[in-house]
Amino acid sequence: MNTDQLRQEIIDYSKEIGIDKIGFASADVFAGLKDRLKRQQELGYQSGFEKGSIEERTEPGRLLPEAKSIISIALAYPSRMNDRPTNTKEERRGVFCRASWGVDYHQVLRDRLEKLADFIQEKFPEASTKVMVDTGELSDRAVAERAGIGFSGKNTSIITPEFGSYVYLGELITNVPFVPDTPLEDGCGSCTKCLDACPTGALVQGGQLNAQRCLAFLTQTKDFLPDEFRPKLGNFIYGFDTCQVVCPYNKHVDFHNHPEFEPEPDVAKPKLKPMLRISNREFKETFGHIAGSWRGKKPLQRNALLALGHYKDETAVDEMIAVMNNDPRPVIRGTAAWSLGKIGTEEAFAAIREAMDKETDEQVLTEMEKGLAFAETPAT
Ligand code: B12
Ligand code: SF4
Repeated sequence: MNTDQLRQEIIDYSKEIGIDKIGFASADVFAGLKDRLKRQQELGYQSGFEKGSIEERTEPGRLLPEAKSIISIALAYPSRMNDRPTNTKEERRGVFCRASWGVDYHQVLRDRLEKLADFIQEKFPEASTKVMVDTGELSDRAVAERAGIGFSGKNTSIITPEFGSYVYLGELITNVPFVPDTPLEDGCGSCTKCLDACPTGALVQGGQLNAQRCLAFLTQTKDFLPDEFRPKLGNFIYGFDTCQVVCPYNKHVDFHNHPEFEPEPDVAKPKLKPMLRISNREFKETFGHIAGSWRGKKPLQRNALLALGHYKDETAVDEMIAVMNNDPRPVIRGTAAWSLGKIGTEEAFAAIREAMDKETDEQVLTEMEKGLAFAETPAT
């Protein structure tokens, strides 16, 4: 079989197995990205979640010898939740970003890519393949951009004309030399909605993100959240969506093509109070299958405490006091104290004062002082 015929068969097969968009790119070195990554590294703008050296991230031949092409795939995910649970005053809820709704996308895309790899190998036994989704060395976005899946938006996301930016990306490197697709033209024009809406100024300029200031990143850190970001999270407990929500390309976009990505309302928008006392086993059972659990329960619990503070949820005060007094983790005790101060009831302040007598951790004590300071200047 010649490669043009195989290319068409791959496209046809991709539709059968539920791939929403597929594109072909050369496996040439990503020279522009290499300079970009060096610059980002020098500026300290990376998240630390990126895998591999700059060479591995930009030279596909280092990952698969004889690499000739990369096949990029995109699967659309929903932007709206059917059966949205109500967020009541008595039972406040947090929210996971849309990219963490339903079953962990790594599994789903890997499954599709492995099917593609098997298909290619069956038709073309001399083919070699390597599949990647998110955790591989390559930039999934740079690959998708080169393969004509979408253009690279000022919010740094790959935006497809069909599904907006609400797509997951993955790729397959192969030694088969396919004819490449053509990249799309930039579609942002003079729009700056995402730059204007980013609450932390993390989008330094169109297409450049300081990940250290990005709330999507900050929800995933395990230490105390720096003060300046605490009031900006709202009820997001994992990831952040504002730079996508404001994008005109996402306005009327809501695809429910894959049952796997349908959010379970009580998981994607969980009640906040029960998250404070969740056991490891319950955590695994409830959240273990979603992408947002990969950092464990601590960052989510810290963010849940901040969300309760954000809501000034007086019904949570007793449970938060118990957390402040008993949790073995300083980040959790300290964040509980800060959020209790933010809620600002007499009971909350009295509990902080009492806890200060027993607390020995310096950082937690500092958070307690910050919590008490809300008594002088109440949180707005
Ligand atoms: C690290 C990481 C993060 C970090 C840093 C994000 C970032 N913008 O760099 C944090 C934790 C903040 C993050 C957040 C999110 N992430 Co993330 N993340 C990654 C990861 C693992 C690596 C990204 C990376 O290397 N970044 C370094 C930058 C420099 O490169 P890049 O963005 O990959 O590539 C672009 C730029 O380099 C740019 N570029 C290159 N040269 C030049 C030169 C100039 C002058 C300019 C202007 C631009 C430019 O073009 C490239 C293509 O668009 C990828 C998976 C992967 N292996 O690629 C997922 C990935 C990018 N994340 C993804 C998602 C869904 C998200 C979130 C939407 C999740 C959420 N809701 O919270 C947010 C979006 C925030 C944002 N605006 O980026 C998807 C993106 C899908 C899409 N449609 O674009 C990916 C591809 C995962 C996947 N496989 O689906 N993420
Ligand atoms: S909001 Fe506007 S500038 Fe930002 S990515 Fe979307 S179209 Fe581009």
